[in-house]
Amino acid sequence: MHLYIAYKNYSSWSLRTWIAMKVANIPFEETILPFYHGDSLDKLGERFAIPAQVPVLEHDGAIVWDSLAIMEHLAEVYPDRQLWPESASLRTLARCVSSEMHSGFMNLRQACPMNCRSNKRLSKEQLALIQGDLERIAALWAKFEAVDKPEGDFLCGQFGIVDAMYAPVMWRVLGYGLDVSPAFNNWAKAMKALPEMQEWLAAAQQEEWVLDEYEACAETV
Ligand SMILES: N[C@@H](CCC(=O)N[C@@H](CS)C(=O)NCC(=O)O)C(=O)O
Repeated sequence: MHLYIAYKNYSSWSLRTWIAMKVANIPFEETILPFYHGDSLDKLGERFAIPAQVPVLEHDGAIVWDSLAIMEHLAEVYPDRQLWPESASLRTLARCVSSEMHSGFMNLRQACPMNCRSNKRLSKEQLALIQGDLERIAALWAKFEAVDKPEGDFLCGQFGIVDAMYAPVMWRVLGYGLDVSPAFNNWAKAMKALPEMQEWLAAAQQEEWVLDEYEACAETV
């Protein structure tokens, strides 16, 4: 398997698939395509006739693009890794909440681009704009608290796709000093402590690329 991703410091969609594969112990090679620095991602898109976006997975001659499709593919190829929970009702909840991340939370995504190595603070106006998204995340975490599920620190007990989908939200909440809920804080602590997340952070900290538009969106503290 070969995973194409972009900047570890900034590329939230790359992190989602990468962390899912690492925590599930799925072996893969990776290539970083820094799309603001050269045309390597455009060339990949042209080569496979797909959008010039990461992540992209190459597996046994198949090209799989878009983070959620990649993770569905992995769940099918590796059923024993339980990327989706075993319980049908928990699986439905995990799928809905993963899809909601995929298509929603636009204000949070725009105001707080993922930036693993910086601490920033938003203006009052920006905070007001994302308040609804933060409240929605708190409500989703409360839903997971209220259902029957296996033991564990993650949304469905064991780490799975739904946790991977919200991994960049962990960096946003910590990095911009946002307030969601105590349940979210417990989950974020477990996410950050994952050795695989620390591996990602170490690589992000070593990257030399700096994207001005991601840095200028809020004040660094
Ligand atoms: N819905 C897509 C979004 C992918 C996406 O927007 N990727 C960004 C990087 S985080 C990208 O490749 N941007 C390239 C560009 O805008 O040129 C997915 O889930 O994979």
